[in-house]
Amino acid sequence: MLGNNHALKIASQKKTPKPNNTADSSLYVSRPLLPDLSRLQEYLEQIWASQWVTNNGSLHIELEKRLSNKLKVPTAMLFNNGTIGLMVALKLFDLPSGSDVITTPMTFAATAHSISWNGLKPVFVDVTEDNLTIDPEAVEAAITANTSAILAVHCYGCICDHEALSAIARKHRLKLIYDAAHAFGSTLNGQSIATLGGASVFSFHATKLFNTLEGGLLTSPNAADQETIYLLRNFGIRDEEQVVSVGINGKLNEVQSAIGLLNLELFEDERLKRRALRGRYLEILKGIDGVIVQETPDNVDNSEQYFLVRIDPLVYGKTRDDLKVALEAKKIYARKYFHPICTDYECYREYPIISVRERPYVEKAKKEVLCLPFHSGVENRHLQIVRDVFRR
Ligand code: T4K
Repeated sequence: MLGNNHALKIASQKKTPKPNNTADSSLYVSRPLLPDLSRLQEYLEQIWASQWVTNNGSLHIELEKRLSNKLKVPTAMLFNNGTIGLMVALKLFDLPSGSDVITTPMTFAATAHSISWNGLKPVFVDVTEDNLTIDPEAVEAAITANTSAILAVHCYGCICDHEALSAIARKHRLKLIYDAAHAFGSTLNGQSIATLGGASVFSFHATKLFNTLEGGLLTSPNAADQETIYLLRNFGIRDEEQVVSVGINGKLNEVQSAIGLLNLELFEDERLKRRALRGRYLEILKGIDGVIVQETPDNVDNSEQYFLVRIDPLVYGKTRDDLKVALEAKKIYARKYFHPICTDYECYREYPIISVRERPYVEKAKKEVLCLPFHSGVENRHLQIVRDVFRR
């Protein structure tokens, strides 16, 4: 067990300071969308009066119904975080123990860990230069007789090449699962991304535009999956006398469900503000040699979760790290999502990255990515500083 000192040491190794009050003038990469306290108070009174605080309560049921409608998907089931949602999504398909799941190293640790935690093996493949999502050609090159699934990530809200991935999955009889942690509310060609593949998982962590402080959502285009997901989420318990399968505790409580209901009312407004901010960032940064901005394709409705830039040091003359430090000197805390990539972690260091290129593109990209503060707390004065730092 970790002692207190050890926990403190781990916390102090994090470089970005933590916001500690509303007067803090620092600007962070994200800021939680929080409902009005008085509205939450009304819900708290209702919950307290009912004495029903978790285990599929009425607010939980209501939030699931609203999310299913919003995302236009028959199965939308809440989880206590996105990671447990991913673990359950992989379990849903009963993949053979020890089989390979092809994924991307350019993601948060949770993606790869959810595979390993299930007794499956992550097989890492390269990303596309275009939007840093999993490269379908590399996926095809990585398939063996031991491959059972593809776990693709709509990284930064950039949508994967679904047409190519679903064709590969069909051809090789693989399950296709999406880690959609960054893509809540997105559409591709007008279709909700929650309906793509066999299942999708969203994160409702505090750093996500739509959040329940901690939380997640597992969606599936098949209504028939609801019973299995319900059991997997609830220890395999069907009723007081029957435990019918191995399950976990993935339930979300009533207080967080209330926050979800309130944040759902705020979501579109915050998304619009971020869309305008994206426009401002593009104005400021477009045209700077060596600074690559991520544009949204016409057929995608962006989730507006992250604003990503890539810095090519050979062209720009300075590195991504130089820029990050220069911003920090002005108390603007950008983040290097996702550097290190999964194959840099101790637990996956021996795992190769399969690529159709001579050298995996992701090895170059990981040194260039930078996510800038992206939320409605970013003001004109911050943009001015960002502009000056980038153009200097
Ligand atoms: N798949 C993908 C692709 C993911 O990106 C994630 C999570 C998952 C799966 C798993 O979903 P969950 O199990 O988490 O639901 C954050 C989040 O903790 C994590 O949810 C997220 N991805 C990842 C990309 O980012 P950190 O280490 O960057 O968080 P932290 O604590 O440094 O926060 C970043 C900044 O946000 C802070 O500098 C300030 C601000 N912040 C943060 C918190 C927690 C606040 O202002 N208030 C807060 O309460 O991981």
